[in-house]
Amino acid sequence: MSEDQNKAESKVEGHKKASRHLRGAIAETLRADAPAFDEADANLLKFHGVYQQDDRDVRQERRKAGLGEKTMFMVRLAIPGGALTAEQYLRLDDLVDRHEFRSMRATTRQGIQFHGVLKRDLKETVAAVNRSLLTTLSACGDVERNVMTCPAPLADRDHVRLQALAGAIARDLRPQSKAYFEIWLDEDKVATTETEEPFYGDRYLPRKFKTGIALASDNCIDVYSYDCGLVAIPEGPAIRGFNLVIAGGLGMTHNKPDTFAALGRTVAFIEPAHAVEAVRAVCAVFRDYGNRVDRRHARLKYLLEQWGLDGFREAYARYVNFPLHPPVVLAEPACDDHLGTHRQSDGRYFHGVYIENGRILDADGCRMRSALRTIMRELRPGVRLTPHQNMLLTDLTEAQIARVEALLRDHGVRLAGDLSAARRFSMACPALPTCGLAMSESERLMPSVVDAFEAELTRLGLRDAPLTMRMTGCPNGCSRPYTADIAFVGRKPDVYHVYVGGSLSGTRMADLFAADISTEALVATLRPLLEAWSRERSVGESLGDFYQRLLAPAESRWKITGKEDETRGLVRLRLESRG
Ligand code: SRM
Ligand code: SF4
Repeated sequence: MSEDQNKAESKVEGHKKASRHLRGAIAETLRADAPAFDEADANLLKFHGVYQQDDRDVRQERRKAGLGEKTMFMVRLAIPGGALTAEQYLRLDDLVDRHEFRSMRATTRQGIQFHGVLKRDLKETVAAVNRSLLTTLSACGDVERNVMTCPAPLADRDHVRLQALAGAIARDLRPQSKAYFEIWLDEDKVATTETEEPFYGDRYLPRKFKTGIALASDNCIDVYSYDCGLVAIPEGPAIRGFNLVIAGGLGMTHNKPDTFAALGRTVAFIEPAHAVEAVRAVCAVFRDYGNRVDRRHARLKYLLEQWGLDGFREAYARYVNFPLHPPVVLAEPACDDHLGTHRQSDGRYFHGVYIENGRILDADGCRMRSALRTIMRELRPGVRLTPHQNMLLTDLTEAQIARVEALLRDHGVRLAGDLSAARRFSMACPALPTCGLAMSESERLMPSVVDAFEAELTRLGLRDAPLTMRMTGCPNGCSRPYTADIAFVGRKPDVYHVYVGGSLSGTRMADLFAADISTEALVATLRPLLEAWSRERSVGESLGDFYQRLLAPAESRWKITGKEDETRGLVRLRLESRG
């Protein structure tokens, strides 16, 4: 037992326990004039897919004027594998004009978010999502979150099976409480019982739990970043089974070296018939042993740190009735962003649309929202959200693909082939003005940072060289910065830590390369490294791979100097020529 576990449980544990299975006083506050929910209900709202936020752009101004915060809500949908229909997409789009930000946002986990939802519109927004046969339930909160898988509609057996499996895991671990249906859909109230949540009980999980399913050959979902991952290993036309990966997680806190980002570890190989049970059992271990005292340590990765891999395997074996085989040794996976036009194996086509930072709106000459609405109305494609904040339009004929491309261009939307590699693979989290945890800008700043890097990379002949760049407004890791070639992680307004050395395949963590760099100095800080990459890289070598090669001093005329930084496991590095 850890030292923490002798201490009192966190306040949120109390909120969950007293909530009568996620009811709290949410329904009453929705009906009342109160501008906002109290702390306990704001925590419960997350299980319903709703975050209470305030508009941080006007926070100071309102404080000075003696006004309270401008409360508004973020509503998130959980969409297993990111799959929806054109009709569903259009129903969601119909809701956008009610909300302050007049946009939707495709997330890094194949979900959709609405921002700036006012309290008076909250109930109708959630209800409308349900009428479209989608849900916000368990998109947030201390439960299994949206289950991810490769969105490509290749219609081969692997992809179809993985998409079905993502749906099965999501259904298996969805909360059973009727609270959601009573509160948002006005269904009859039922008396809450001890057995209302057979799996979760009355305290649910210690914190969020994330699952993803990847193909051994394509890690487009970043499977090593989650609490639980299944890596599908094909054998001819069938899936031979899965490597079970556990305890990845990217959140950490500045100046708290006891928090850290970590890649998942492979614990066993399991047979296909046991996939749902395998995930449920990992979740159950977390439910029973995860830290309920300190939420900062309440992720599976901290349990793994305490137990070690063998200790985890031993505990896990007690939760399952199937054999745990040794993991299969796999080659480094690729990562396909699935953008552009591709043929499906049923002879039809799909087109992957690049959406800058996932934001679907009409702005600055790029009328993304109108383009997508027109395409959905006219062509009724299938829709798949990708783990890179983009969207695939599927099941189209050759003529329809040509029409899609023409409509995108007519609306000022750049096609994948028009983009530099840096832009195509870039991601940024929402940060300001909606995220309550943001320390600096991210989504609003990233396009101009990419512009600056694009100019530099073009000058160096690197415009099309493979490069992932990601930005977050704080160290929580929402755009998965620590697996990118280059990442900027917010410290305070206009100041970022710069990370270098991850890989697009999601199998390697980046190092802290330079600390506390101002926005305007980001390019200059990385220029020596980019110049060295331009001159000395081998064919197709990514920046992350090149940087890792520099770390092997014998091979390089570059020297990395550094000292331990406050962030555990990461070394502060500087690049110096050996002369
Ligand atoms: Fe995240 C919290 C946005 C993917 C790690 N995340 C938040 C909140 C809800 C802020 C808050 O708690 O008040 C952000 C809402 C901001 C807003 O205004 O919308 C937020 N996270 C996002 C999204 C929308 C970013 C995006 O650019 O798309 C992603 C939603 C995915 C979805 O559809 O479910 C999102 N968050 C992630 C990821 C990446 C992933 O899972 O692939 C991570 C890192 C992986 C992980 O979980 O370790 C991530 N978010 C966090 C954390 C740190 C958790 C930790 O272990 O410490 C927080 C903070 C927290 O939970 O207290 C957080
Ligand atoms: Fe907010 Fe930080 Fe997540 Fe960005 S990384 S959305 S700033 S919690």
